[in-house]
Amino acid sequence: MERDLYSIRMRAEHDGSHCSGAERIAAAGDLPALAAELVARALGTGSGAPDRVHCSVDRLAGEILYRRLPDVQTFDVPDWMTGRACASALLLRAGVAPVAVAVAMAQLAAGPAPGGRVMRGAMIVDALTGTRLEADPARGVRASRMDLVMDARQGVSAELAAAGLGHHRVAEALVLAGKILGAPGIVAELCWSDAPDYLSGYVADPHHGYQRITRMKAAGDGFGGRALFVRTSGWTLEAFVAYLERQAVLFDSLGTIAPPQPWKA
Ligand code: WAQ
Ligand code: MG
Repeated sequence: MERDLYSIRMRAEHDGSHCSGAERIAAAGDLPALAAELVARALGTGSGAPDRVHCSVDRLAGEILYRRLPDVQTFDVPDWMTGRACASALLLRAGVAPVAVAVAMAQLAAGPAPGGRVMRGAMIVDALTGTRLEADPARGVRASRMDLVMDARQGVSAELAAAGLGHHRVAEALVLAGKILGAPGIVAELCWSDAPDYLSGYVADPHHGYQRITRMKAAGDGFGGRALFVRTSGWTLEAFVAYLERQAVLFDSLGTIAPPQPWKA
């Protein structure tokens, strides 16, 4: 019989805006140490001392899905313009229409929330028309309740580190992309960080997995975000959002990791 598992989530605010967040899934016995780790992380971000740190714990009810992480490949690009051209080509290959690629790319670059700000969550974009579908364009949709299984953490971290992918952002983005690729109606995801010093991003799709791109923006650029491209038949927006926000998904193994290769258009 499986032990009870809990979702533990941290988010921190500075000057009224979100400055860091992280979440894990763990058994009760692991929660005190994890709470300490997450609070330490909130206090240690570069963006100044947080004014408030929220930590919440919820027991998971309902089915837990166990999945394998997406396969990983890395396209090396000389500059961010080539990186965005690479991302556009990968999105088109995944079945996203040119207009939807252009809309999402322009919005991520300029700040997709009202007033040209970064969103807290992801945009949901109709893969055929480029229409944004999320209910709240400032918040977007936040994927939650996903993690590596405890027993796989060390092995996955070691394998990623051996491949030169030891930055915590890679493991976290892989888990997030893994959850997103399981969503009903998903066609592809586009992401790059809003952190001014983290320049890589990725395109993920169900057939090609997690495709890293080494440069998606110029150093110092504080814009970034996520676009989830969906086809709009055969599912409802409610079911899509419910899966992303509520369905617990645990990853028990890594996919394949290909060596980096130069991008050729
Ligand atoms: N659900 C939906 N959207 C999210 C979530 C979430 N749980 N977390 C973040 N976002 C959105 C939000 O708009 C952020 O501003 C944006 O994504 C970027 O988040 O292989 O670090 O945590 O080298 O800054 C990708 C490449 C790194 C990693 C992505 O994103 C690699 C990254 P960040
Ligand atoms: Mg960020």
